[in-house]
This record gives sequence, C-alpha cells and structure tokens, in this order.
Amino acid sequence: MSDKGKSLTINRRDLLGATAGGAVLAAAGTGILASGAGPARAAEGDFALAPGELDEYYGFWSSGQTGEVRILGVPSMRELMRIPVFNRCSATGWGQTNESLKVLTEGLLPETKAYLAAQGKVTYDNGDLHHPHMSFTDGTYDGRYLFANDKANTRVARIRCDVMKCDKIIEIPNAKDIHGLRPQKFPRTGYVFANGEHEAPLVNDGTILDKPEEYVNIFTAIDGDEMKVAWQVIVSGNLDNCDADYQGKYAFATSYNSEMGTNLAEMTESETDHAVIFDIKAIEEAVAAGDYQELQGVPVVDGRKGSRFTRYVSIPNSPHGCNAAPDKRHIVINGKLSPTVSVIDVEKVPALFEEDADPRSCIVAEPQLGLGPLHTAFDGKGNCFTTLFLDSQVAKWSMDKAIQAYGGADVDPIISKVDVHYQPGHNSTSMGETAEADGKWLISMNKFSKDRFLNVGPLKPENEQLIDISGDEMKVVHDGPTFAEPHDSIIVHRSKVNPVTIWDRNDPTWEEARQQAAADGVDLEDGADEPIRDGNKVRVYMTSVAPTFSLEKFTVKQGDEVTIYITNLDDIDDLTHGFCLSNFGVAIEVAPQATASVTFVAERPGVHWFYCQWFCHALHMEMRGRMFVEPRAT
Ligand code: K7E
Ligand code: CUA
Repeated sequence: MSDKGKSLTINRRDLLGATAGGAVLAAAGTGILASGAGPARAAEGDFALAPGELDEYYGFWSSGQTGEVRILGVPSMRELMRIPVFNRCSATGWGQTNESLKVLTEGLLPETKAYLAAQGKVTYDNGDLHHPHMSFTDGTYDGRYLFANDKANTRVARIRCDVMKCDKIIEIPNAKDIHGLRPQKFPRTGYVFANGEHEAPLVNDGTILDKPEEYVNIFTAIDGDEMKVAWQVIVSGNLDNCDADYQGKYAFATSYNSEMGTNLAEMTESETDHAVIFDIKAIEEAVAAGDYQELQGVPVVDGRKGSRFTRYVSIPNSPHGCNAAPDKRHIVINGKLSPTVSVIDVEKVPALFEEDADPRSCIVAEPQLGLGPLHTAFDGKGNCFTTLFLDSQVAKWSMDKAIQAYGGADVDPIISKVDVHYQPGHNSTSMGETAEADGKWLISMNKFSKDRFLNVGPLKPENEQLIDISGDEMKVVHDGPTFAEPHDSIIVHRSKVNPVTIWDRNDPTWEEARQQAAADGVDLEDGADEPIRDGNKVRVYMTSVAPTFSLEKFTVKQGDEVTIYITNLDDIDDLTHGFCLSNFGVAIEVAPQATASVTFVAERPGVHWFYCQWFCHALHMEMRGRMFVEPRAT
C-alpha cells in the first residue's frame, strides 16, 4: 500500500527488539495510556504517536442514536472531526443553513413532509446511524463516498469524502426502518444495499393493523451515484444485516424473525432463522422486463419464499452480523442466540437456484465460538475475529480449520480469545471489509464501559478498544470512551482518502445561493452594500475576511424574512469563520472559500449583534456587526 504509512516512526517490532521496557516509547512521546497501563503493556503497541505525527488510517465511525459520523485517526484513536448527518449540529449549523436543509428535506416522501408540517417542522432532527461504509471499486475502497443508514427514520445518507460533508439523504419508500447497509463491492458501487428491519403491511395506510401474517419486509437496492432507489424485493421474515459478494452476483442478508412474531417470545420461538440470498442479475432482468409491481414510484419484485429471486438458507436461531471475507469466497453469518457462525461459500450459491436444491448445501463451516457471536472481521491471512457479546470476548479463528472441522477433521478452529470491556457489538479491522485487508488493527466496539473510566453519573460512555492483531495473540492496547455510541466503524488506509483543504468556489453545494445572487445582480464574492428587498423578503450578501465582515451594520424591518449569505474569502487552510446572530438562534459555519446561507424572520425589533463564532484571528472577538430591526408601524 502507500508509502505514506511509513512515516510512522515508532515501529512495533523495532521497538520490541530494542527495549524490554517503556523507556524508548516514553522518550518518543507516548500520549495515551494503554489499558492496564504499565511499562510492559505500553511497550507492546506502536499506537501512541508523537505530537504532530499523522495516523496511518482514517477511521469512520457511526454514532448510533447521535445520528452523526465521526472521523478518528487509527491507531492513535484521536477524534479528528464530526460530520453531522441526521442530527442537528449547533457548531456548523447543519439543520439550519439553507444548504443543509436542502439535503435534509429534498429526499423526504410527500407523506413524511405532511407529517412533519403538522409538527411545525420541515425535517427530522434525530437519526439512528449504525452503518457507515465507503464506496468500492474492484473490491476495495475508492475514497469517493461514505453511505450510512438511519434506522430511526428509514433514510440513507451519502457523504462526500472530498469535503467530508453529507450531500444527499433519501427516505426509502415502502421499507420500514433501514438497518443493515452495504455498498456493492464489485465491479463498483453501484448499488447500496439497504435492509428494512421492521415488518409492516406493504401498503401501510391503516387498512391492515394487527394482522402480522400480512406484514412484509423490504430489501432495497439504491443507485449510489444517483441516490435513487433502483429496485426493491419483498421478503419473508425481517432483515437485519447485509453484505455483498466480491463477484457482483449476490447480496446476503440475515433475518432473525422467521416466525414473524411481534413480541420477544414469538420472535425467538423457532430453532432456526434465515440468511436470505438475493440474485442480483435475476432481479435486474425482471425489472428490465417490466415483471414487477410499482409502489411509490419504485419497481418492487416479490422475493418471498419460493421466489426465483431469492434463497432462504436456514441458520441457527437469530443470526445478526453478515460479513464477506477478503478471500472473496466466504460470507460469515453470525449466530447471536446460537454460539455458532455459519459460513457460506459463494461458489456453491449458483447451485442453490437449481430446482430442488438444498439451501443448506452452501454452508461449508459452522464453528462454535462462544456466547453471543455478533459480528466478524478479517485480517486477510485467513483469520476471522468474531465478537462474543455475552462472553465479552473476541474470538480469533481460522477459516480453513473451520471448514476442515465441518468436513469431519479433528481440528479446533479457535486460535485464541481476548477479553474486551464489555459486551462487544461490532468490530472492524484495518481495510478488513475489502480485498486489501492488512491484518494490523482491530477495533472492538463495546456497549458497556462499566468501571473502565471515571464515573460520570448514571449515563456512562461506551468503550471502544484498539487491539493489535499483527501477532498470534490479540493485544488490547487502548481504551477509548465514546458518547453514544461507537456502533460500527471502518478503518481505511489514508492512501485511499484525499480530502481538499479549502472549498472550490464552483462547488455545487451553494448553487441556489449562486443563482439567487445572479438574479439579484450580486457577485457572492463581492457581497452587496445594502440589503436587497423583494416585498418582505430581504437578502443580505456579506463576505468575510479575518477579522471583518464586509458589512458592519444593516437594517431590516420587523417581520421581514431575512436571508443572510456569507462568503468566506479567506483561502488559507483552517481559516473558518462563523456567523452567529445573537438571540435569533442563528449560528453557522463558513469554511474557507465556502458560501453558506441562513433564513429567519426578523420578528424582534432593536439592535442585535452578529459575531464570528469560529475562532479565526487575534481580533476574532472584534469580528462582529449590528443588525437593526425597525419596529413594525402600529
Ligand atoms: Cu450489530 Cu445495528 Cu450493526 Cu448493533 S447492528 S451491534
Ligand atoms: Cu472570523 Cu472568528
């Protein structure tokens, strides 16, 4: 991979060869404590970077019910940035700027817009973001986009990796509560596969209520370039997690409620559930041939049991995670309530679609790993790492040996286990969900931290742990508390990601601002000396250059609908300004060379200060001005 990674000056093996203690590491400036810190432990990892040293990997983290994506450096585990997506962000104005509101509203379904209007809202301000995954080309990350689900409000978002901002959010029609999400790995993304988790009537207009036998669930393929639903498949049972193969032929999903129960006892009643396999080509052909029903503008095919589009492989009770191995051949289905994981061989899948085939014939291993297997990650050397939720452990096991054992050989596939703290959900390895898995690092994302950190009251942080997997034994080298919640992550080599440092003035993000300015005869980069009035709509065009705004004052009338456009003319790295209008609840970020806008009703007469809310200059405090609001004539 890239030689950039070689700038890590503290090398694990050099270090272990050079010293038995922590002296060298301490001298090199270790900044973080190892778990169970002590000289011996500290010397085990090269995760500690000297101040100013750059990480080898970008980690992209979901945040669960916080609704954002976070960027961490790996292995330092330093949090580098937050990308607001489904949440409202006070710092950046996400959810308030016109540019972000466009993203947050344009993809909503008409019925949702009507519902929100009745609440006095234009968009949701919460989300449950579980699964961030990067776009692929030829089986590995291509650095274009991240995609992520919103389980809370049935949406899928896309983040541009050049600017690290969300540029599209769509609500998925027909489906309920998008959970599992994975991009197509080959030939490229392409499709983004998204699982509806909660079953409901296909037409959910209240005609059918308490008749679970008539509920269905929906698997969705989104065109990741257009951010439009390409097609959907009706399935039997619900859908949990999913993944795609490395051949571009099949997608896989776990289903934990084959009973179609609506309470816990019913949902876990039967001994087996399913992995559902989707034949992408067969579905595409049916859609091309018009062999589908159209629902809310989307082609929907029926993939329930017995359909030619799907196969249902029975799996011990309540499978959860679904992970394609970098060997391009095996898909690991994680048992959850069963102590096993089931391994599907993609080369045996085509035969399942022949008549009278036994769906279980694609299973080539089913090792028993421990209690509560949830998710599996890979090192690219034939080893698999499975989180054991109930055991609070990660199990390392050999794919080859598991296959041999399933074939009757007397071998133990388990290589080692390590304790994690506590109750791990997802885990991820460096480049592990690509064909370029490199076997250096594993992150275990643990749901409970209990006693690992200072007590901060009844609501405790969760705990993500960094594990060195370069040797036979796994070594926990770092604890990292996180606010809700370290749900899932991907670890991407930094050679794959190349963000810009300042915006391009031609960026499409502020296209509407550009058009409005042109209509008003204003150049965004010059601003306007006076507000432009259009009935009771008033537009104020300002530029910012540290430490001043181009206007030190402007006047509007009480009741005016005011839109402020700010263009940051500074073109220096890191010179972000903000615009905060006191007592109007208005605050936005304007990064170098960006334009951002915000609209409000000036229903407050008097003198109101606006100020720069992003520290930019020695005279940052002086970067302010006044808005005069003339009272309405009575
Ligand atoms: Cu395992 Cu939402 Cu990714 Cu939870 S799913 S752990
Ligand atoms: Cu501009 Cu602070």
